Amino acid sequence: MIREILVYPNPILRKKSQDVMEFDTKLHTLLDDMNETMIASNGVGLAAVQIGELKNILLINIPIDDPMNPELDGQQLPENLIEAINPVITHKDGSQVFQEGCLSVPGFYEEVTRAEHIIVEYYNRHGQKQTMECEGFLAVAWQHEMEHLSGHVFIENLSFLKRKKFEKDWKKKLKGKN
Ligand code: Y12
Ligand code: CO
Repeated sequence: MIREILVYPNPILRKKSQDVMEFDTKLHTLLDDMNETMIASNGVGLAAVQIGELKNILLINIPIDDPMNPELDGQQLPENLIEAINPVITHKDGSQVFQEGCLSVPGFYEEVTRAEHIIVEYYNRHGQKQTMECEGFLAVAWQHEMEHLSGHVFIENLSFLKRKKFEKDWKKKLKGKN
C-alpha cells in the first residue's frame, strides 16, 4: 500500500525512532509499504518515520547508472533494494559534498558535506545481521536516512544563512498550497 509521506515541518519528523524487536509479518508489510511508497514517489531512500512509523527502519535503492544501456539506466532493481532494520554506523571517514533532496522536503535540493566512506551494521527482514561498507552516493544515502531515524532532516545541516532563506521560502511555498 502506498502511504502518505510526511512533509517538513511535520513535528513527527523531529521524533527519535525506536528499535524493532519483532521480525514478523507486520514488519514485512511495513517494509513492502515503504518500498511501494518510495518507488511511487521516485525516491532513492526512505525512513519509516517519513510515513509516520517511529521505527528504526530505512530503505535505499540506488538507480542503475549505465548511460550506455538506456533500457537499464535509471532503473531501481528489486535486487538492489537495501532494507535496513536497527542500523548503526560503526565507522566513518573522509569527506564529500553532495547535492541532496528529500521526499519530506519536496522540490528543495542543497549541498551537504558528509563522510565519504562508512561501515554500517543492520538487520535484514529475517533478523539476520548484515554489514555493509560503502562510499560515494550510497554512503550519502545511508547518512541522510540515518539522520531521519534520530529525528533530523537534512536541511538542519545547512549554514545559518541558507537555512534562514530556506525557512522563509518554504513557508511561502506551503502557504501557496492552501
Ligand atoms: C542522495 C541524496 C539524498 C538521498 C536521500 C533520499 N532522497 C530522495 O529519495 C529524494 C527524492 C526526491 C524525489 C522527488 O521527486 C521527483 O524527482 C519526481 C523530489 O521532487 C519533488 O518531490 C518535487 C524530491 C526528492 C539519497 C541519495
Ligand atoms: Co530524507
